[in-house]
Amino acid sequence: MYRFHKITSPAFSASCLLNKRILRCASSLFPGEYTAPVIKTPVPGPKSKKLLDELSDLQQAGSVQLFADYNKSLGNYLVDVDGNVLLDAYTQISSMPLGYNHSDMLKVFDNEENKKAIVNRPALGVFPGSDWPEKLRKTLLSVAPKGMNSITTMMCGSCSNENAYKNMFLKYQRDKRGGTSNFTELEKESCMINLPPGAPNLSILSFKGSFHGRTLGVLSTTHSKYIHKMDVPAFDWPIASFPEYKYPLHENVRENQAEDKRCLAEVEELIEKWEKKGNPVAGIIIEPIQAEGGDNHASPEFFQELQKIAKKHNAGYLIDEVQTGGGPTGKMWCHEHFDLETSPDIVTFSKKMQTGGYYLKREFLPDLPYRVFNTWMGDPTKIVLLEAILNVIKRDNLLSVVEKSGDILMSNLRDLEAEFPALINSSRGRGTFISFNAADSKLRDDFVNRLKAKGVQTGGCGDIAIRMRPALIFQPQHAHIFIDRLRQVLSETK
Ligand code: PSZ
Repeated sequence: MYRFHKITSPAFSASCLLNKRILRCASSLFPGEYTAPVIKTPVPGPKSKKLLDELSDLQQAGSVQLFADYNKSLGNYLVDVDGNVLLDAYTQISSMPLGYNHSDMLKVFDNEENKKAIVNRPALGVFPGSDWPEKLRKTLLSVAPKGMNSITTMMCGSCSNENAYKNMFLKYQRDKRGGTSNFTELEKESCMINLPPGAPNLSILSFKGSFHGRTLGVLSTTHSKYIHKMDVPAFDWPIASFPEYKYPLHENVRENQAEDKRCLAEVEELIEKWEKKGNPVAGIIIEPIQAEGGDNHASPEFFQELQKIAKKHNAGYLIDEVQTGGGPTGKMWCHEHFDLETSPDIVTFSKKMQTGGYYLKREFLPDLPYRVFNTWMGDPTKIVLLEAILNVIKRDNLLSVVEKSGDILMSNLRDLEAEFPALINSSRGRGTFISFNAADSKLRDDFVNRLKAKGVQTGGCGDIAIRMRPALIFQPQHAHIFIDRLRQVLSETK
């Protein structure tokens, strides 16, 4: 039923024959990419299952969906060890900006200097290479949110948030000491045994449904699923409600505005309550779109007002762009959609940016060395890959590709909602950072599995949402294949 076309020249990369609903032939940004999913076995197939047995002898591998063949995977298509070719709208949990085996990324390591960067991995905080400041300027700083001129590189999303919390705590305490770091003897002694005043009672305010990582500190601000948190001690930190909107948005403006107000009032109340408890809020962390928690959106006004509340209470305003950053919403940073009065205090990233890290306002930098530090402090080889990625994003105008494919996905999803109102609803998103709800969680899991059986990899989030996290090279032709497969799944459910 599925045909396997491997095209060899860009001239043949138009995929208009695949789907009757495709009106125009779009040229491919990925010459040689497969043109349609190919399903040869159930997914996972026999080879994946055998490897899973092997791996399960070595580790808890219950989360593994399939084993991939990263030699054969290309562009938007993930190939598994059983030869199944899946259109990948999930891309390694949203972390492959240019899909698989992009030639501009492969080329990076044809260069002797870049090869040496792999072999000679520096402890960046102590012995950076001569090109490090320039590399940072050419890559991360070239796409920094307006007004954010300082940068810390890190290893992953969790450790970026983890260390960013420290920056907020250090700044809060420094402000209390009148802008200096003259520690008292009592502070020096008490911090060594985890007691105030050296180890102060300070808190970070987070939101219900949020995900900021699983390491020990940030886990106290993650509230998406109990399984992430069970059995792990947590800080007594305030947790506010994140707006829960009614869809479609344009029909529920007044209710949703009231919801914003309710949640903002709760934030103020919690900040005051924790201040009174002697555990003041030094920072607020929020995702611009709550991803793991179910793709929950809040209005630009909500984020603007929250920034004002943070400022009023001298709490840092940290926007976690680990999942939203790097272009999938049609802007480099999702919070740029919010028209904030000034930039956030800290913006964390990882995933599509290849390296973890964060932008921060200068006043959030520690004034002493070794306060935020580890061995590697990031990885220069990820920065050279990022350089290639940013060049391709500009050269191929990928943010507008994201907008265009996103528009096609959204309008077709709305049509499908109207056609199958008992099955799906609440399509939402920015760019191709899109999701929709299934009627219940059983149906959601069923849709994700049956989409995969038809050659489309997506992911679930929250209890009932199906999310798309495609690469930035996900073009209109890929959007049409996705919609076509989803239509088949829904029709066969009726
Ligand atoms: O189940 C998991 O551990 C997952 S599934 C997707 C993620 C984690 N995303 C990671 C993530 C994120 O989406 C946001 C908004 N903030 C922080 C993180 C943590 O990043 P990593 O996984 O790199 O530590």
